[in-house]
Amino acid sequence: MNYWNKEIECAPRSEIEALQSYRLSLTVRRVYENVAPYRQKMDEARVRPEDIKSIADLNKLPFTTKQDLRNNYPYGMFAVPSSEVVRIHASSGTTGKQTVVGYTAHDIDVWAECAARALVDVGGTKDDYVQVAYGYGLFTGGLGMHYGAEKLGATAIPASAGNSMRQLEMFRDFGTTIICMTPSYAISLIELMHENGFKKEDFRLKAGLFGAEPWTEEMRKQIEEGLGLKAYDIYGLSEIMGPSVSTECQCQCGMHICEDHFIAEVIDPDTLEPLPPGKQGELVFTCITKEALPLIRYRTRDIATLVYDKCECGRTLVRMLKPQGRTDDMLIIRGVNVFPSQIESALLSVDEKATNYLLVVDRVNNLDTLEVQLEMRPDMMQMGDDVKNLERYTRRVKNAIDSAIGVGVSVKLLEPKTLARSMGKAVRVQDNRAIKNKFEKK
Ligand code: DLL
Repeated sequence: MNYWNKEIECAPRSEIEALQSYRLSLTVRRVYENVAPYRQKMDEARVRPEDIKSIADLNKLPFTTKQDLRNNYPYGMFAVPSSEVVRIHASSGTTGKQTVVGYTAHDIDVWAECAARALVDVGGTKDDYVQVAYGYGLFTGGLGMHYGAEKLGATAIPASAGNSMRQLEMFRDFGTTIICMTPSYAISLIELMHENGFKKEDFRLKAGLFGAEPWTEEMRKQIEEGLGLKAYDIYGLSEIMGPSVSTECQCQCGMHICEDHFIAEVIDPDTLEPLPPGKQGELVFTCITKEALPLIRYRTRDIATLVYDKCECGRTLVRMLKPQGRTDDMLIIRGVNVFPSQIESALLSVDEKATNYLLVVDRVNNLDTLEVQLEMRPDMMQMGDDVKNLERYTRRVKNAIDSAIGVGVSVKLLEPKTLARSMGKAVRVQDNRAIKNKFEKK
C-alpha cells in the first residue's frame, strides 16, 4: 500500500487529536484577533480564545454558515491582508451572491498536499497521466486537482471540462491513466464513446476521482464498466478548500478526511448538538491550518456519517460515508421529505443505465406533484414496437420510486437526447413551486 504522507495518514488517533487540539487553539486565537465577524460572534457567545484548549472545547464555539460569508462578501472573513492572498476562487451558488474564498501561498501548498494524497489513495504515482476534466476557473475542481498531480510528480493534463470528443481522443492518444471529473460528466462521455465507436480497450485508464456532486453505487458500477477503471469518490467544498478534503482509498469504504487540516463533526441540524460516531447528520468542518480563510465550525449542509473503525488500507484518518444529499436539497412533497439521491437509487435499481433524468416538482391545485422525466435510450425505441413493454418498464420505475420515497410520482418517458448533458455538476431537479410562490402569490 502506498501513502503520500504515512506519518500523518496512519498516525495513532491520540496523536491526530493532540495535533488537532494544538492547531485549533492557535487558529481560534488568530481568527479572534484578525477576523472582526468572528470576534463579534465569540464575544456574543461569551467565549474567549483561551477557553479553547483542545478539541473537547470545540462545541463552545459558534457555527459559521454560508450566510456569514455572504454578509461579509467578498473578503470580510479573510484573516490575512490582501498582500498575503495569492488566489481566490468562488462557488457557483445558484441563489444569492457568490461565495468568495481566498488562499495564501501556504494554503495552496497544503491543498496540493491533500490532492496529492488523494491521487496516491487511488493508486497514483509519478508515472501516471492525470487528465483533469473538472472546470478550471473560479470553480475549485480543475486547479485543485492540477496542483495535486504536479505535486505528486505525475503528468497533469489540464483538459478542463467540455470539448467532449477531444477528451476521449486525449484518453486514447495521451495515454491517460487517471481521470478527474464529475460522475455525471463521466456518464455522458461513456454515451459519447458508444456513439463514436470508442472502446474502453482503446484507453489505459486505471482510476478516476469523481466528485463535486452526489452519486450512487449504481453509477459507480456503470462508470467502472463503461470506462474500464476503478471509480473513487472525492469530496470537498470551496469554503473549506476545494476537492480533496476527503477521498476514498482502494478499500472504497468511505472517504478519509485530511484531519491534520480539518476537524470534522456531525451535528443534528435541528438541535445543533454534536452526534456520536456512526450517526448520520450534518457535516461541520473547522479549518486548523488555513491562513487566508480559516472557517470555524462551518455548516456544510451535507448529510453524512463519520466512521472511526479501522480501515484495511492502514490509514487511521476518519472516514465519511458518501453524502446522502444536502439539508437544502431535500424536497418536501406533500409533507414527505424526499432526497433526490433516494429517487436516483430506486431508478437505477430497475435500470442501471437510466442516468439521464430530471425531477420536475410542481404544485397543481394546491397539491405538490413530482414528475420523473426519464430519457429513453436508442435501444429502447425497439421496445416501443411493443407499447406494452414500455408501459411495463414505466410502471416498474414508478413502483420502485413510490415505494422508496413513500410518495406517488408520475413517470414520463422522453425521446433520446432531450435532456441537457452535464459537463460539471448535473442539474437534476426543477422545482417550479419556488417560481410560482414568488410570482403567483396573491
Ligand atoms: O464541488 C469541490 C470539488 C471539486 C469536490 C471536485 C470534489 C471534486 P463546491 O462547488 O463548493 O466545491 O461544492 C461543494 O458539492 O458541499 C457537496 O454538497 C457537493 N459535493 C462535493 N463533492 C461531493 C461528493 C466542490 N463526492 C458541494 N459527493 C458540497 C457528494 C459532493 N456531494
